[in-house]
Parts: sequence; structure tokens; C-alpha cells
Amino acid sequence: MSEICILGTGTWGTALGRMLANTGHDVVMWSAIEKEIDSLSSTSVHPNLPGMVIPQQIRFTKSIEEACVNREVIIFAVPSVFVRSTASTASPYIPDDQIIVDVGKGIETDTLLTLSEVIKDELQKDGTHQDIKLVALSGPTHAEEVALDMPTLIVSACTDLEVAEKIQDIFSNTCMRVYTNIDVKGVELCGALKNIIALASGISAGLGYGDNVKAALITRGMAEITRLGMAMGCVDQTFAGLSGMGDLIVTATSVHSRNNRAGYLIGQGKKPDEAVKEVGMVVEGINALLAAMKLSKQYGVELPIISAVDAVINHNADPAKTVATLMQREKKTELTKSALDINFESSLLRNTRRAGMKRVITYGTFDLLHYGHINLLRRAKALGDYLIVVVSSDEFNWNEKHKKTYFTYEQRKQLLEAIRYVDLVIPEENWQQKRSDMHEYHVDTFVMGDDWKGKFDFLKEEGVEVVYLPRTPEISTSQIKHDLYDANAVDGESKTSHEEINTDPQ
Ligand code: C2G
Repeated sequence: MSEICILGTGTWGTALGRMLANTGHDVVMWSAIEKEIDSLSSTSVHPNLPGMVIPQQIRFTKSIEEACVNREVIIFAVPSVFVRSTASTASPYIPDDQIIVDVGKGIETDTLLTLSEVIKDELQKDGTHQDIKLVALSGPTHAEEVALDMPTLIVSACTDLEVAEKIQDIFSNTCMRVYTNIDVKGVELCGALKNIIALASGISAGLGYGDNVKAALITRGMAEITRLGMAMGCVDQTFAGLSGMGDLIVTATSVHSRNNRAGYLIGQGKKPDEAVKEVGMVVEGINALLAAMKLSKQYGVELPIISAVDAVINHNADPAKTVATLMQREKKTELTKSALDINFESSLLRNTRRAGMKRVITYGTFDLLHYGHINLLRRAKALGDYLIVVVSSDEFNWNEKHKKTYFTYEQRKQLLEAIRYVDLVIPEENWQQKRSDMHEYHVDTFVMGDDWKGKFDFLKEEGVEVVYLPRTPEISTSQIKHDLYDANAVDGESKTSHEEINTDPQ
């Protein structure tokens, strides 16, 4: 059980408060609008969620201090335009290392900060709250359905995965399934911009267009948001996920969506402010438009659908003519990479996914990486599709091979991983691990230079093909050292001959 504070008693904050209280958490709720607190305290019903009973154990308060103190988690559930002022009011009562969850969706117009960034910016203004932890909780989550305990999935995003997982634990229950993500920016960008695409979807429906346009707007709208997100350094998977495509679908297709409803009224000919008034609740898509247009310009990413919505909402453009203009834009491809890249990548995938992909393994120190090593690795890879290189750890080299390497294990690993023949690099820590490696990595072929000829034939007992390849003459790590330094100065190089090394498994 956790102590939770929810700032904001709108539909989403209240639906979450009910869920958290019903799943055993201690919930206190605050609103800046005192009559909301009076009404919720006395009626236990939220005006926009008539079917929902608010649990008696939720405390409602008009004091933000009483709401914030001694709370494990503080949830910001206020409209995007009030996030900064709420953070400013709450700041004196929020501990420096507080976990804060933002469930709002939007971007601050003049700073282009996402809402969790706004909270952090406001709380850290005076140099305090340096250890604050911000989580964005976002996904395809209509409050109306959560209020009825309908199954819902959501994303808990925090750069600190442990914190994301803590919120995942608190919000997980039989009705809500939580996924973690570390791409907070991507999750919040999706949350803000999908509302604009939902406006577009509503406008098209208001114009009398059908599902074809709705599906097109969702698909191409997500492509726009993804292009912008990638330009801003977000993670591509986020946009195909719950807070991206998931939330866009639910917002652009559902009657519960205020953005969709406002768009419909505008498509029917109402002015934006008339439509918002009739919807009677905050239409975040309209609030996000200016920020989206500024981001589009700042990152040089074209957002045709979002720009069209901006033209209709903020520049009085005729909705029907705007759709016609969109339809007659210059012809485009869906591909975001050149056809050549696509073909190359798909042929690589085809090869590696080919049934019975052959897995090859080889072992070595690979110090002062040279063309003899590369020749070995290239020929080893040619024997299959996937090459695992097992590199001697620093301890193994010193204790067993009596070799002092020039490069550390990590440096030798990094060098090997840069070679296009190499697919995986793992540590060699003892002579005995080969037998189990063959099974753990599903090896088909074991490869070594023929200076090891016969030494590893026992691996055939593990069902593995054993191949010894001719060494590349005249080059070796020790040769390089000798050539670089006076032979006498080279010490600690006395590599025990292979014959003397006991390679038989114990
Ligand atoms: N090699 C080669 N030609 C060279 C030098 C090395 O083909 N001129 C091969 C070796 O035969 C070996 C691989 O490159 O297969 C790595 O060589 P080293 O780094 O010297 O590996 P080594 O110290 O022999 O360790 O358990 C096996 C050991 O880890 C092998």
C-alpha cells in the first residue's frame, strides 16, 4: 500500500484516484477549484463520470500542503495549462527526492517543454529538488472506461527504470496492466500530439467522411509524430507502442474523446471556441497546436496533417478545402529509407533468419588486433551465419596463459564488436567452459587457427564440427611487440607453448 497524492480532480485524476483507493492505496486529492472539492466530498460522484462511485476512503482537501506532505507518490492530473502554476504552488511542500507522476498530455507553448519537464523546471528553479524523479504515465486510457474497471493498458516512463517499475507496481491490478519505458520524451510527445490527430479525425467525420479517411489520418498522423520524435532523439519503438499508436487509435476513434468530439463539431461548421464550449471540457489538442508548429519548424520536420489542423483551428481555413489540399499534395513514398537500404537490411534479415542458421564460435585473446585475426574471423564467419567470438578475460590471460595483454578485455571486446564478421563477443574465463558454451550458444561449428590443431577435437563429442584454419604467416601479437620494441626489452611475454598448456577440461 502506498500513500498517493493526486493534484487535480478532473475525470482522469478522479478515475485514477478511485482505482488506486479500491486497490488498497491511501489516496488524498486536491483541486484549486474549491467548489469541486466541496461537491466531490459531499456527493462522492464526479459530474463527468456519473456512473462512477467515488470510494469513501479518498480524502479531498483544499490545502495543497496537506495533499503533498508525506506522500510516496504525487500525481499531477491537472490540465496542461495549469501544470506550471500547480508545481509552483506545491513546490514548498514537495520533498527534494519526491517521485512525481504526470498523467496530463501536452507541451508548454512558449518553452516547448513536455509536462514532466515543466514540473522539473518549476521545482528546480531555486536550485532545490535536484533529486526529483519524474514519471510520465500515458497510454490508451479513457477515464470513462477505467471508471468502470474495464481492462486498460498504460505505459510508465522514467529515465530511471527502477522508478518506472515502482510506478508499474503501484498501478498494476486486475483492471490495469502497466508497461515500462525509459523514453519519457517520446511517451510525452505522443501523448500531446496524438490529440491533434484526433482533432483531424473528428473534423473529417464532421465533414461526413468515413473510416477510410480516419484510418489514413491515424496512419499518416503517426508517421508525422514519429518523424518529429526521431528528430528529437526519441526511441522509435515508443511510437508503435501503447503511448503512441495505441493512444492515437483510442483517441481518434472513440466517442469518449473530447478532441474527436470537438473536431466533429468544427467539421460540422462550428467555430473552435464554440466547439470547445459545447464539449465542456479541456480540448488538449487545441492547446498543443502552437507548440507542435514551433517544434516542426525548430526540427525542420514537415507535419502536413498537424499543419492542416492548425490552419483550420487558428487561421480560419475551410475544413473541406483543407482536406482537398492535403489530398493533392506532391506524391510521396511510405519508405523512410532508400529502397536500397531496405533491400540490404531485408536480405541480411533473410539470411540470419534462414532456417537452420549456422552458428560458429571461436576463442582467442585478440590482443593488438591484426590482419591475422581478421583473416581468421572472416573465414570463420564464412562457415556459417552467426559468429560468436569468446575473448580471454584479463584474469584468464594472466592466470592461465601467462600473457599480459596490451589492451584490456573491454577494449579488445569493443574492437572485435566493430568487425562486421562478428555478431557476438563474450568472455573466456577458463579452459573448461568450451563444452557448455557449445550447448548454451547452440553452436554448429567450432573454429581455431591450426596452431591449435587436435587440441579441441574432444568438442566433437558435443555434436560440434571442429575446424582448424591455417594461421596467417609472419604476423602475431608477440611479433608486433618484438618489432615495436627491442626484443630484450620485451618482458612478461614468455608465452607458454600450446603443448605445455593444459587445455583438457577437468
Ligand atoms: N591466428 C591466426 N593467424 C595469426 C595469429 C592468430 O589465424 N597470425 C588465430 C589463432 O590461431 C587463434 C585466433 O587467431 O585461432 C586468436 O589468436 P590469439 O589471440 O593468439 O588466441 P590464443 O592466445 O591462441 O587463445 O581457448 C583458446 C585460446 O583462447 C586461444
